[in-house]
Amino acid sequence: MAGPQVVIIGAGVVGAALADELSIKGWDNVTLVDQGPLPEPGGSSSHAPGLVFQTTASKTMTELASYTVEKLCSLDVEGEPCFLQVGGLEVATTPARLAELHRRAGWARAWGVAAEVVDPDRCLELAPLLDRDQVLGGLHVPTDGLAKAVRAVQAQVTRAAGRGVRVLERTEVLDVLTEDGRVTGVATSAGELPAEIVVCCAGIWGQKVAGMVGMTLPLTPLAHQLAWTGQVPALAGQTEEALRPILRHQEADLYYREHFDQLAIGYYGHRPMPVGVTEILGVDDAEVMPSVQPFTEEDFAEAWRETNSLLPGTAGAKIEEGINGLFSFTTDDMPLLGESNQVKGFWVAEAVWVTHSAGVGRAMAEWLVDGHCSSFDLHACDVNRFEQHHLAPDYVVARGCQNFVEIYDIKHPLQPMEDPRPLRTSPFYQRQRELGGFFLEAGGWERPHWYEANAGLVDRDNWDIPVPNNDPNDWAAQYWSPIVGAEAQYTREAVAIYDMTALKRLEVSGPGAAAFLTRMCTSTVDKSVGSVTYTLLLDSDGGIRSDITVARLGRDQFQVGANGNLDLDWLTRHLPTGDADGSVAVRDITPGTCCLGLWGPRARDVLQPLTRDDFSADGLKYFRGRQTYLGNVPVTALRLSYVGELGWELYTTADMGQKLWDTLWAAGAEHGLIAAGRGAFNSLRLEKGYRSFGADMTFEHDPWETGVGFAVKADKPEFVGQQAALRRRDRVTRRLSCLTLTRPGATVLGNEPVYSPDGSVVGYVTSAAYGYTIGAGIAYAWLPAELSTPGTELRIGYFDSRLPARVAEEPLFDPKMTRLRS
Ligand code: FAD
Ligand code: THG
Repeated sequence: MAGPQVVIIGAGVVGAALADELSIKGWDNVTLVDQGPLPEPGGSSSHAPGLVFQTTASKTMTELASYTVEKLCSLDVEGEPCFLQVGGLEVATTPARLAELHRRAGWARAWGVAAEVVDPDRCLELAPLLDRDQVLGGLHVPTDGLAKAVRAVQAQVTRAAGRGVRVLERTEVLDVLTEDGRVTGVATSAGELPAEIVVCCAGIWGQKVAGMVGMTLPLTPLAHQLAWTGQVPALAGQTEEALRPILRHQEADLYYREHFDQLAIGYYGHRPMPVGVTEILGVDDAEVMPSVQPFTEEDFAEAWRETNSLLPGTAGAKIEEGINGLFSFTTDDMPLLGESNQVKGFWVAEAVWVTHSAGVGRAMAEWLVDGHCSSFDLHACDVNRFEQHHLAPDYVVARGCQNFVEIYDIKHPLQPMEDPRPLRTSPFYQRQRELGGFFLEAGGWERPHWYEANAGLVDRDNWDIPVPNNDPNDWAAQYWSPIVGAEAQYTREAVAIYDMTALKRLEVSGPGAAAFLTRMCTSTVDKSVGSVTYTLLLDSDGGIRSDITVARLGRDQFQVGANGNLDLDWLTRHLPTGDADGSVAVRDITPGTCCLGLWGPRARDVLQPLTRDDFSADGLKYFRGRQTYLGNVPVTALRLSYVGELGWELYTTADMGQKLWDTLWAAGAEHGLIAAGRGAFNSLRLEKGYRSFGADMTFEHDPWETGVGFAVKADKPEFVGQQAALRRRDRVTRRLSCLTLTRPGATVLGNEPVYSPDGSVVGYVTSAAYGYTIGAGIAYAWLPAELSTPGTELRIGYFDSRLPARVAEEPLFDPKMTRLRS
């Protein structure tokens, strides 16, 4: 027996894949437990029609899907395949959807999946049932297809069992046993099983199982309608299970697959039907399966009408059967993977589709066995990514239902959720509203994207604010105003305040704080009080966990500027164990504090008169901080700027926030101070070349290829990931590169494919914005090292056009840092 004792709860596609992948990696001290009978224990996998459309905006999700396709293609049960690779076809019946299909084709290609937008004739060839008059085009992905979920369970469970994994069916886990905050086993209907690691793959029962260790999962089981027609005349005599591509008609919330001479029809257009976890029936009480509820015919009427319209050949058929089947939705449409931060050894792999199941099995196995996942970047799937409010039961249900409703909607990358809002507001909210802030949402925070009060700045004639004009559509002009351009340029010429409250702030304190941060950070942070350091947190494989700033406010007190909850989780997990004096504490101070960035060449004119301390260039140098008073307001001032201008981040407690705003506002009047929003902020930071974690770099990237190797010190005391990172130094094969768009006014959105002149896909865009100071669209992109040389001519796929772009020397703005150091 190798590896720790593992119990996997749930033998649906996810649990089965994990058991298989763990055993592939040599862990066989594993027990797979399910309350139902195998291979159809009665969860969502037992009745999923198994459509696998790989394309999404998320690189990770598409890669998880591609791995699933590849793996299931290689599996069979007694010669019967686990995957029918019939291809996928998403059809457009409106011009907006056709444009969207081009965007989706771009995502697929960016993530390495061959995809093509085809004309109506080709759509009809692929799917002859379609009504020629309605179809404007389609997205064809030849490698998509049908997963045979039950067979996939069977194949993977059999393989795992062959490698020594124990399989217990008809065995219900009644409780998860813990001692001193760590898992020790599970209590089942057949007795206790000891375990060092328990993985919850319980699907729609996830909340119940997680609840056994007091963990909240932001997951809602919802019913979703699936129906089967009787014989469709046009399919009569079909002896293959499926020949033609799986089909999506997103305009009407519908999808289709063949089943011999019948069609299965899935529908998302009905009212959301959330089901409380306590309402799910037990294996023995359920009429069919616990995850299947009776079909509500009236909710399907519209689906059938739309089907008869798009696929006229179905008019002669009838709906013969249907179910309202349950599966999990989350608050942000991403799965829930990882270990509880409260109970060691309790892991979850929840809210995973069949589409991503084998990929998730692989990812979880790597994470468990190797301590990190090297095949996929899981930062957006991590179960510890959530803020407290994300776990409110009302929020969980409301977001789950809304995500069901919007599942096929065309969404702009900046489109905020509509409800519940506002949720989190900074102390500046009142003032921001008075200035006509146009608010978007991030991490629950209301954040102005621009201020209508600045409309008058737009017409200053020396400024060039092109309206994004990437014919033939205007996506880049959504959630945009020329005011964004005015605020950006005004910041470079004068001075502006930016609300930085949403930036996660952690306090690391105690006598062991300096030593702890030294062990976690790539740069030297054990410096004088008042020092501020830009540094990285690395994983054990040298991949970037985050880039942070560390400000030493006292001998034993540090303030960390972080990127999100995962940083808090990462630091907390690495706190010294067996540390007798409990010498380090990490605390999230974001909610009780706030921050304004005061930036621009006139920033000092605004600030200096408000304080008795010396804020001259030498009085408080670049990347130094100090505690002071601005009028009556106690602040921590850190001299740095993500927008690349002279100035300070000014922190105070939430109660003093509005006073801070008013104090600066009054002092700034004579210097022309404005408030500026996130639109300008993003443009300025890209001109300055500052990377943003989660967009430009993630767990899968190392510091060297990302261009932040300067923050890794080889000669400092050991830190997490040091050896691995140094080994990766000479192996750079790709680079985060700066592209500028050569066509005037052109702007892209992010996640687009980058093409070489010969038309092959060579990379993908991470962040993009128009650079108002430099007068060109900017797109950061991952490119092969040999194509990252300045001057290289490339093309960016933007909907159905290819925009010329050129690799540029970076940063585009103020490379000598004269602004910041002035
Ligand atoms: P499940 O298959 O539900 O497995 C969880 C298992 O845990 C169950 O077998 C259950 O018995 C067991 N369990 C729970 N609690 C306990 C306990 N206490 N003790 C022991 N065992 C326990 N996805 C796609 O990718 N493509 C599709 O086309 C698609 N169509 C769908 C159509 C319908 C109608 C539905 C309902 C879902 C569809 N899905 C589809 C979603 C997909 O089916 C699910 O996301 C997926 O099957 C979930 O797999 P799982 O292994 O996490 O959960
Ligand atoms: N402010 C603070 N903390 C932060 C951010 C911030 N933490 C998260 C995120 N943003 C970190 N990102 C950056 C990126 C670049 C810089 C600061 C934070 C920066 N870089 C200098 C440079 O590259 O020129 C560093 C120079 C140096 O190391 O001396 O300023 O916005 N508080």
